[in-house]
Amino acid sequence: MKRTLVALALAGATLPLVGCGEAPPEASAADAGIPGMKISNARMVLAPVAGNPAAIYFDLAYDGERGLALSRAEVKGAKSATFHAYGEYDFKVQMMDMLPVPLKKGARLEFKPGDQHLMVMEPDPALKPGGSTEATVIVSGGGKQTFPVEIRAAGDER
Ligand SMILES: [Cu+2]
Repeated sequence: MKRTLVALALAGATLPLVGCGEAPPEASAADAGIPGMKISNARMVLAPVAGNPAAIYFDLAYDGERGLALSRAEVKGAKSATFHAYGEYDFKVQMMDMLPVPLKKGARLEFKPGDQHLMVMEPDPALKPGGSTEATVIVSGGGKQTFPVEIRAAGDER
């Protein structure tokens, strides 16, 4: 519990950096994180049973000059979050941890149902359909990008 609070405080503490009036004109708080990265269409689909892992889907475009690798993520209001891929393992198709994804200029990634997704562990009951939260992706070298995530119920359109 204490760790969650600290993580939330740290996530919040990074926000004021972009609000000093000297940011480039077109940079909004949401895409000021990793140069050249754009994340859109982010939505979290809750499990039918409250408290079970939820899944986040989104589109990622990268046009930065530096080669990066997408490796980790955090979700506000959740204990942890892990990138999952669907793969064949033990003769069954199931979710497994995703290997770090290299990002080169021009990369387009789609995290979508039945494919790569961000698994959200122990989502807080305060995360309700119709609401929103924030997710942060972390790349090699520690660069971070935070983006808004719409929350949907299990039965909603994904
Ligand atoms: Cu998963």
